[in-house]
Amino acid sequence: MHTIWIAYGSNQGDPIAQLLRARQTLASHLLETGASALYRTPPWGYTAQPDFINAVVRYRTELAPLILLDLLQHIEQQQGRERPFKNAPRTLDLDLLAYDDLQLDHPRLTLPHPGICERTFVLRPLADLDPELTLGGQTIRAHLACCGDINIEPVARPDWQTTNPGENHAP
Ligand code: PH2
Ligand code: MG
Ligand code: MG
Repeated sequence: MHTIWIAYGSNQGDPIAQLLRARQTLASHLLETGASALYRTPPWGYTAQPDFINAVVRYRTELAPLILLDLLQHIEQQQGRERPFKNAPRTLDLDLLAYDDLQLDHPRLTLPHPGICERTFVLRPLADLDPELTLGGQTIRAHLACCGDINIEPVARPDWQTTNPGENHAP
């Protein structure tokens, strides 16, 4: 079994409902082992768009990385994802952040996800789950300490249960 981390994001069409629906769909394909809180985050990259809701969920799976990518893209499409331009508003974004400690450079998929270290909206929820996970020679905790004081707020939603059995899955 492999340990994987998936970043969830949405800022269109009831974002929290989008994340809840995607998490339910993924639960029928993967074994969930932990979920961060939900966070409201200011848009990064293309900033003239609504705030996002972001989270990270950790799983165990036997699926191979490119099969996972197909699955995530299929779920994004099912939930109305359109791709008009880079960093555009989206109903659902599911990004495979890491797959064990695998380093992959494939035309369709780079692992670990190359954007993690500068994106507080990924680092903050990932730190809920695995603050000691090492990426690019530094822990998630250390990367997060380097990020500016960006306005990221947890959102309380009883129907989004946060779970973290506290197992150390760090490679
Ligand atoms: N995703 C992007 C671009 N910008 N900003 C926030 N806050 N959250 C996101 O998930 C996000 C973003 C492209 O994937
Ligand atoms: Mg993304
Ligand atoms: Mg994506």
